[in-house]
Formats: sequence, structure tokens, C-alpha cells
Amino acid sequence: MAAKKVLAIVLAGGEGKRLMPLTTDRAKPAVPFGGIYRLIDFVLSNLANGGYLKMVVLTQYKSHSLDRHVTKTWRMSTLLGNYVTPVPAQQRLGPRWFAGSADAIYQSLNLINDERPDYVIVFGADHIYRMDPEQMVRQHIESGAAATVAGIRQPLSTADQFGVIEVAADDSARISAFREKPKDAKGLPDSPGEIYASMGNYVFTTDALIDAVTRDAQDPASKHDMGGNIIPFFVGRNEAAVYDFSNNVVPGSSERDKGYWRDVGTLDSYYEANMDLIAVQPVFNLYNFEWPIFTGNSPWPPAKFVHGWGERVGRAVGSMISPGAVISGSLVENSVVSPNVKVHSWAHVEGSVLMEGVDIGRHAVVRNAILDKNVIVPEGAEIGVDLERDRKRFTVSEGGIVVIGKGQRVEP
Ligand code: ADQ
Repeated sequence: MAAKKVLAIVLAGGEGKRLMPLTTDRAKPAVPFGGIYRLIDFVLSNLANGGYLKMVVLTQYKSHSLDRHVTKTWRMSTLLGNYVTPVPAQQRLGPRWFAGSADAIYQSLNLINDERPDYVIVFGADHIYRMDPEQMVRQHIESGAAATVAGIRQPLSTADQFGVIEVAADDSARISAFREKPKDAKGLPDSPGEIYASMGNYVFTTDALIDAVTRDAQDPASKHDMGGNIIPFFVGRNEAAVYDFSNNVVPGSSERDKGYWRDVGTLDSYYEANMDLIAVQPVFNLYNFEWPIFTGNSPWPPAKFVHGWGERVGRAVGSMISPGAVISGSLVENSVVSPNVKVHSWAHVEGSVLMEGVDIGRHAVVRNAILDKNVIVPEGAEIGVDLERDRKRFTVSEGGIVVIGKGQRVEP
């Protein structure tokens, strides 16, 4: 097959309301994750590893830190015509922002017209996973479908968070029905406790995509949403196929982390995906260097463990500690610690996610918490010990995780 031209569009305009307060000042794809990454690094790494090096990132909501991260970290040589470019809402249709994800693409059609690709990949930006997109593109080309949607099995109870796919009885690759976030979904015939969910990742034949979003823009009844309007449009014309994610083979992945995909839409799922990284046998393996997850960082010095003796020496167990962190005469257990975090003597941090620049004072206790950048916990403070008290001061998730927003100085 002759090499086809492919343009990747990453939808990164999501507001991420359910991740508040982590999204107070930043778009969801810019939320830090796993110590040194941002959520968007996962999709961009998948595209780059898959060989798709022409990428536009559509942004809008609170996009400053996202723009800065993409421009700084994902700058590529333009010698071969490759690029990763953040593109803010173009307001081609007058002074308004994107109405929905399909409108974001419609307003950016000039980028597609400039590039003239044969196929367009449209991927979401807020999932933790490894995927070789080339295998999906190959299936799309071979099947002749106008639109291909990546699908994964998920618990029936989560159906109202996803686009739910039904496949044709005589052809398991053809989508016969697609409903966005239905409240009354039924389980799969072979597995009543599961549904087939859209991963929010699509491949389109270029002309079909241009036609669909242009029609959609003229429909006053449409919500201009990829999952709510564009995919159902192709399904209605019998032109949509599903790509089964469980068939995706990523170099270097193990039986354990094969098929790992997490939608980190809520504080609890965000927390759990962080915890997945630190299991002794990680469920998501950051050490797979055959399919690296790329990111960019300041030149921090290595992490340092100092002070104390015997039991009291600064130490970390079952944790990931990023460069620039100093664990001094204190204990960090089962936690993800980002660059430039300081944990002072006699403090105890357990089951927590500490973002860049967090400072934990002497004798403080921090348990089952997410502390956003530069949070300062003073000497002797307790977080995650008395949830009733924490509820009055901070956000506490359904699962009981205490979340403290960026830059907050906790009262002693
Ligand atoms: P949601 O994630 O709820 O469901 P949406 O909020 O549209 O859908 O977000 C999809 C992607 O588009 C995200 O990466 C988001 O950041 C981005 N986005 C949203 N609005 C945008 C805009 N106006 N401009 C640019 N980018 C925007 C989707 C699908 C479901 C599927 C789930 C999988 O609609 O069918 O099951 O993803 O998580």
C-alpha cells in the first residue's frame, strides 16, 4: 500500500469540570499526571510512536498552560515538515468559541485544506493508555469505512459516561447503532455486565469528515458534538466501523498492561490511575522504552533522601519520586511525588499524589490526598485523617480523596 497522508487532530478543549479544583486554572489535558507528565503527553506519545508527526492540538478552555507545555515540550524539527501545533479557537464563524468538538473541527477546516491528507485521525486528549494508532488506520483503509471508532469493553454501570457502540449481528466490525451517554444501555449479548464503549478516538476519510462537519454546522438542532452528532451521522449511513482496541499490539507491552486504558474524568479515577503506576508490578508500565511516553521538564537535580537515622531516615517505599524532590527525615509511602517537592522531618505522606513544588512541613500527616502545585502544608497539619473536618476546608471526592487546589497555603 502506498504511504497515505495522515493528519492527526487532538481535541484538547475539554473543560474537565469533574476534575475541579485541578482544572481551575488549566484545561483538562494539561493536568499533571504521574509525577512528570501531563495528560496530553499520552495521546501525543502514541501518535508520535505510531509515526504520525503532523499533529494539531485544538485548544480553547484555559489553554495557557496547555499551550506552553505543547510548545515547549513537543517542539519538533520542521525539516521533514513535521509539527505539533496548538491551535486556539479560530472564530471563523464570528466572535464565538467552539460550540462542541465537531464545531472545533469545522472551525479548523483550513488546517485540513492546507495539509490535504488522505485520512484524518481525531483523538481525545484525556486518557492514560498506550495504543499504536497505525493499526487502527490500517483497518480503516482496508475496510473502506468513512469513519472508524476505537472501542473497548467497559462496565455496564459506566454506560452513561461513554458513547455506546452496538455492532451488526452479521459483521462485528460494522456499527449498527451508536448512542452518546445513554441512561438505559443494555449489556453485551456475550457479557451482560459490559458495554462496548467508544474511546473517543476516530479515524476518518478526509472528504467524508469535511462533508459531515460542514452539514453539521448548518443544522441548528445539532449540538455539534463528535460523539453525539458526527458518529451517529455515519452510523445512519451505514459507513461506520469499530476498531477493537483489544486487538491493538504495542511493542514491549506485557500481558499485565496490555489493553490498559483509563478515562481520568473524575478525581477518583485520576487518583486510581496514578496509583496504578506505583504497584510493584505496575498495571501501567512507564518502563516500556519500546513505546516511550515523552514529556519535557526543567533540569532538576536528582531526588535526594537525607537526615535522620535508623527508622527516621528520609525514605520512600512503594513510591515514585521525581527529580528535584528532597525527602528529609520523613516517610513517603505508596505515593507519586513530582519534581521539587520537599517533605520535612517527621512528616508522613501516604497514598498521595503531590504535584510540583509541594512543601510538607515537619510532623505533618498527609493521607489519601491530591495536592496540586505549590500547596504548602505547615508543621503538624493533618490532611486525610479527619474527613469531616477536611470537607469543610477542601474538596473531598466520592471515594474519600482529599484534593487541595493549586498554591493553597493550608491553615496550621
Ligand atoms: P466526552 O469526553 O464526555 O466523551 P467531550 O467532552 O466532547 O466528550 O471530550 C472529548 C475530547 O474532546 C476531550 O479530549 C476534550 O478535551 C475535547 N473537547 C471537548 N470539547 C471541545 C471543544 N469544544 N474544542 C476542542 N476540544 C474539545 C467522549 C465521546 C464519547 C466517548 C468518550 C471516551 O463523546 O463517545 O465514549 O469521549 O472517553
